[in-house]
Amino acid sequence: SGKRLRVLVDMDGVIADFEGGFLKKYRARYPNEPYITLEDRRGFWVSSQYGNLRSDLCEKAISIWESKDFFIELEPLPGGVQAVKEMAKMENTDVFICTSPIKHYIHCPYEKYAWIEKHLGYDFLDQIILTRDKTVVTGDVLIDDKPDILGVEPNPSWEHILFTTCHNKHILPSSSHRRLLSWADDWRGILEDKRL
Ligand code: DGP
Repeated sequence: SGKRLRVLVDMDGVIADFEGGFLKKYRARYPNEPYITLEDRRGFWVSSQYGNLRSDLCEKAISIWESKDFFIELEPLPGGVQAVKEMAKMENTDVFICTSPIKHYIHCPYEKYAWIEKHLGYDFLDQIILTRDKTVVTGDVLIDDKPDILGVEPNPSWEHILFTTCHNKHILPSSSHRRLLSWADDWRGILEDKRL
């Protein structure tokens, strides 16, 4: 019922566990360096918080996600893959994975495609949008853990639903943001609401 809906779903921090994967590999590679627990994470940029902890930790953090196999080995976040599959099967619903690759492009874009094929299946490769500017992509909703999604388009067509993760859970309910607390939260209700 209602109109056709286009749902954009972010990857890192929403369906793929970037923060957990980062911390695990950072601690394995730099066992004697300080680290930031997921509980103490603040701000979207991992490298900024590590750099504030000690300036040389910024590049050590970056070395983790620039490494081969970082992105492909990320674990799916609870319920995310199932929710996206279910969403894609709903009538009048087009689902796209909308994700920003890092600029160190030797592994990341390839591994993002491989991750989607592994967890969502070969046919889902048709639904991938790789972009560094999500404001130019049109859709009804964008489910994303980044609090500030900016780009060249000042008035994006989508409503940003802030997906709660370790780095954004303390942010006060901002004027515009509706939240999805996890994939156990009522994403179906948000879609139904947007369809009206
Ligand atoms: P997205 O979630 O689609 O907005 O993609 C953002 C990417 O940037 C994702 O792979 C996570 C990654 N990322 C997280 N922290 C940092 C950082 O401090 N520096 C860089 N370059 N990338 C980061």
